[in-house]
Amino acid sequence: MIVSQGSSPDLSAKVVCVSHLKDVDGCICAALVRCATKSNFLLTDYGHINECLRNIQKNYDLVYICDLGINEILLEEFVRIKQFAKLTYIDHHHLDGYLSERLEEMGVEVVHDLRECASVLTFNFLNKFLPRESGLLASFAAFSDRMENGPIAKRLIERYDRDFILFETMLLSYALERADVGLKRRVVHHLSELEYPHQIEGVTELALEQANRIIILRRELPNNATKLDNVAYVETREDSPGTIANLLLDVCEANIGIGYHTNQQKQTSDLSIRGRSNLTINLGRVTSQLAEKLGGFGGGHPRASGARIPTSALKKFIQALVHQTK
Ligand SMILES: [Mn+2]
Repeated sequence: MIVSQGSSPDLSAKVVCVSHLKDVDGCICAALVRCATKSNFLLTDYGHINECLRNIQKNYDLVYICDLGINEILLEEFVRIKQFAKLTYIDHHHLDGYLSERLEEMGVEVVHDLRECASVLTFNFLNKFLPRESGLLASFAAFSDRMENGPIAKRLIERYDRDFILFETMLLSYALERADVGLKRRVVHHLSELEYPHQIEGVTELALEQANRIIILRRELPNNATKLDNVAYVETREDSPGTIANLLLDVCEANIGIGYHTNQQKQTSDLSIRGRSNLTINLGRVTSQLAEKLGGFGGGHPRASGARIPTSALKKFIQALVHQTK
């Protein structure tokens, strides 16, 4: 665990933040960095992160990378960026010991803690340069990432009215499920100006749409999903695999839920895996091991993970996971 307090952001520097596009945590990291440093921001996912980092050129001299787990391949881009810019990496995904050593050798400022969401780490790191109200943003991310019990998150959340946090968190979370990249960028922009989710045009409408979609899914999933022992899984096209995986725990009374999306051309499947709190295995670790064994890659947290594997290996992956939980 490395947690430190941010050094003063140089306001004359050209700053960019690269953050995870997918969820509340990633979007709020970008909003917080922008709020503190007036940075530009780029939102990306694991499928496009390489390309996204490659686009960072010498016009930036301070780069933040948030809520994105890294591997050896990405490290090469870090090395390139480090030649012309100061680099700060803020994350809470599993980080291999040797990668963390390499980052340190390179002089990358690393803020890493598995117990907190990336937004709480970002808030804590840039605290001195952020207004009190921006702590609410970090609180939304903590609840949304189910990391509200982290030591920093707990203290932070206590400062604010819990009902208001929960209300705004769920509006934002449901709306982002249905938002395209353009809208996500607009939402991040407004959040960085400390507007509340319900005030941002389109957010409430999209959140209600998503709530209605959830009702349909609750009805349909028990019929469409397959259950193998305590693992329920189903293919999804329009819904986010993560949402589906969470719902499977509920409506199929499974211990592990898997939502997956298959890319027919590339013949790969993207899986989101969620587990109940009583799970005895670490999903992040098991997912990473199984995916690599089957020619893919993956990782994540103890009760929430993701992987990309060849579609031909999907059955094997699920069977192996079932076996591990016995
Ligand atoms: Mn996160």
